[in-house]
Amino acid sequence: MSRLRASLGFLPCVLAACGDDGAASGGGGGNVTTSSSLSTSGSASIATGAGGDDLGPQPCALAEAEDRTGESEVTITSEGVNYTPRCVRVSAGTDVIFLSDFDAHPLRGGAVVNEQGVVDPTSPITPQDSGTSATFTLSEVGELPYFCSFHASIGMFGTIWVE
Ligand SMILES: [Cu+2]
Repeated sequence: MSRLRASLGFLPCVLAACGDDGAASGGGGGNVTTSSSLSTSGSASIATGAGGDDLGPQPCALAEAEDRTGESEVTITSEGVNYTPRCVRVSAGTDVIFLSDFDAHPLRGGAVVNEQGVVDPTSPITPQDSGTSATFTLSEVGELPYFCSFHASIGMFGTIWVE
């Protein structure tokens, strides 16, 4: 259990205080090189949020979601701290199957806000804390974010759009 806690390691830089040193000490050449890598993720629908542009994990955008509509079953697997496909569109009535190690990556339905998962008790993606497979029949049109409760802060989350 204590291992869990360690892995959550909150970044002290979250409040954007940590860029200061570099900028203030001026002199040196190399200005920040971090921001460019994030900007390639397509449609500018997502603002980088309040300050921290050094934070990797981005919410899903519909435009980038994998189109799996028309399939009766869609499988989402997890590898390391990533889901594949992470952002996906499915048709209403699809069985969405999560294959993961839920002991190590407890699945939750809900959004990640400020790097913290917020469980949505109304989500059809019900909490999974053990086992390796869970199937959800998603019959209602809507947007269903989901996350791993251990690793949401480092990007282990995604969204299913039911169409
Ligand atoms: Cu996880």
